[in-house]
Amino acid sequence: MLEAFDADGGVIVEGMVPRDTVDELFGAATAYAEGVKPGAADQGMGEEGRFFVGANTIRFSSLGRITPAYFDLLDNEVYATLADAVLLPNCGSYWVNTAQVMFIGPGESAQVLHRDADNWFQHVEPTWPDTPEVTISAMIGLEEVTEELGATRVVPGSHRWPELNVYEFDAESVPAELAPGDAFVYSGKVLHGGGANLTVDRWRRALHLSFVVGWLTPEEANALDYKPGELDDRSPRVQRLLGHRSYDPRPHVGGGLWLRHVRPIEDQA
Ligand SMILES: O=C(O)CCC(=O)C(=O)O
Repeated sequence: MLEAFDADGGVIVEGMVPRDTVDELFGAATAYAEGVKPGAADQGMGEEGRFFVGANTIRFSSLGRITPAYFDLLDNEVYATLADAVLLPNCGSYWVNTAQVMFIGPGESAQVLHRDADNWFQHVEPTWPDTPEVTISAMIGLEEVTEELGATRVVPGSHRWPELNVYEFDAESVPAELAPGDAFVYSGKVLHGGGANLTVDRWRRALHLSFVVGWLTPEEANALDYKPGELDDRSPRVQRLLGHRSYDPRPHVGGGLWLRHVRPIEDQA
């Protein structure tokens, strides 16, 4: 899997998420989506963000407030193994960047191609393409995701293009079609975007789960979804992913981050 990820910038992992977890996530997300207005998500950037997300697309996060199956997803062994291999060479630990339901509605046009690492790379453009991997994403099918429904389009090999800001909208892209529980796991460096939904009455139901190195600020403030102590019965990995543990850079050099000085620092790592 890592060879394919490295060569193309992403890989489809069939059956990554067990069926019972997918079914629970599908049921909870579909029920919650009934109360969410299409086009409401704006990435914190008003009109510009709404354009990026799409007028007939439903998005929402804070998934641990909707179903405990989310915590099982965070502990998924296959995704954990891939994320460890890709991110731990560059950090002591990583945390959740986005955990977002992404339902693309009928008639939605294709999303602009982009790189998930644009959040940070745009600040350090001169380092591209030798910039380390800082983020990894998984688009997980909650039901069948076909090209017609708006499967994520990806440009294989674009994680190695020499220029960062080449937005080739006509670039050769391929659809990452998924069965329920399959995941398209991809590098933050690869160009991709949501596909157009060509149907008149069907939704593309998928969930995006991405991680970012612990020394960068995530897109979503996931830690605020839970009170101090609320995640104590969850695994240490889940607590760390959701920002309820501090960042320890070791075995790399650097300092502790995201500290709370109410207890001795060594208790928090
Ligand atoms: O919906 C999709 O398939 C991709 C969405 C995406 O890449 C994003 O919004 O960053």
